[in-house]
Amino acid sequence: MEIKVVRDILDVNNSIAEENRKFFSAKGVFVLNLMSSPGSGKTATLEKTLVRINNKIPAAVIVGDICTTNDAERLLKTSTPVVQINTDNFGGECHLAAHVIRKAADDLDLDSIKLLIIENIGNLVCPAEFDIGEDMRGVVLSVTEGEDKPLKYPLMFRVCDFALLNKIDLLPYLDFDKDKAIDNIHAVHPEMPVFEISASKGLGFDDWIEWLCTMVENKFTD
Ligand SMILES: Nc1nc2c(ncn2[C@@H]2O[C@H](COP(=O)(O)OP(=O)(O)O)[C@@H](O)[C@H]2O)c(=O)[nH]1
Ligand SMILES: [Mg+2]
Repeated sequence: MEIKVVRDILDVNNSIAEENRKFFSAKGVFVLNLMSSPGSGKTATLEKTLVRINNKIPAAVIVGDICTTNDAERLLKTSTPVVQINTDNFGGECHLAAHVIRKAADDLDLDSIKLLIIENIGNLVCPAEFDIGEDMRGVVLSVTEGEDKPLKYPLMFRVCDFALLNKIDLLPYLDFDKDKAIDNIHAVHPEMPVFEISASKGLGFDDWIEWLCTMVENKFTD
């Protein structure tokens, strides 16, 4: 009985996610769902990414947190439209669900953007289970988290289309085995693109931005 209830929730979410996908596609908007554990650098990565893509691809962000508008305040400094969702208002949920995204999108001018980035709630478990109607999913893994996390949280790495290995500026001070981490990512998701970056130092962004822009452009030229 308990399992059936969970199944029902996921079924309802999946059908709203499918509607979202059609809705965003009809608007000509590519949707990226960015996930990770808390503190791995999603917001820092977006701060650098948005500044670099501003003159190439008009973008907006929906950012989810349980509490606070801290991330929205940081991201607004990039002159990008931002909507903050706080799940504390509806039970402190640990992930963003499809109906929440659809409602938040009403606060954005979708006709003026081509890319909608969703910073999901910091959590390597639940967000991986909830389709929100995105075109692409990415996971940020920072070098301070340990190289075993792809093996411990395989679903997250399996459902994502790319990984950003962040905080590489800290590698000289850690025992983190970068090659092993990348092998572990590929053990659960063979050949998944992995971009090595430092969001705070702005390292590695050229390859990641070029790839992102290509993915967005491909959607509308196919
Ligand atoms: N050394 C270092 N610190 C980083 C880097 N990226 C983010 N941080 C720091 O990690 C902390 C969490 O970053 P934040 O972007 O808020 O992570 P989020 O919770 O995933 O959005 C902050 O103190 C950042 O300054 C990085 O590339 N190198
Ligand atoms: Mg954040």
